[in-house]
Amino acid sequence: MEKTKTFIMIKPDGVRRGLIGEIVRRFEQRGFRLVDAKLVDVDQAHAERHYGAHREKPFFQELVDYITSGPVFAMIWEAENAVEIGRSMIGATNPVKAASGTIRGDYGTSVEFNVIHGSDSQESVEREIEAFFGGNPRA
Ligand code: RTP
Ligand code: MG
Repeated sequence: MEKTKTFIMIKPDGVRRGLIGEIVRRFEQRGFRLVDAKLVDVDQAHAERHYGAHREKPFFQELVDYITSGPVFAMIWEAENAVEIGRSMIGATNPVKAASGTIRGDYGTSVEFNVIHGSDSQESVEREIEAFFGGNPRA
């Protein structure tokens, strides 16, 4: 089966809590190949674009403040079914509902501070890689 890419981002709380190594290890052990990675300071405009789908939600401003509160660790990973497996490794949005063994189930503290983001479709993979890595990611 063809390998595809996904975009995974450790959010500022995950970076601050020293979870980069643990999360990278999980993807490596699941057989994903790391294509590219870097720390990024997300600015206001980029945050608003990234979470554009949530613009009308009551928590939108909180979400933008959170994602701009410190560096995020942006990664491109490659695997068969990368988006689907990535989302299942991350677990449910609300850590209260996320199964133990998932990243949010093991490290999430609240729905506002849920450690990690993973693209939810092939279209968002392409948009998010372009936004974080420009047109120039490693292959
Ligand atoms: P993400 O986009 O960050 O990977 O998370 P997701 O797909 O699991 O969840 P999504 O529905 O896209 O929500 C985006 C982020 O918004 C925050 N959120 N807060 N206060 C709330 O009720 C609430 N609901 C969602 C979370 O940080 C979530 O990851
Ligand atoms: Mg989402």
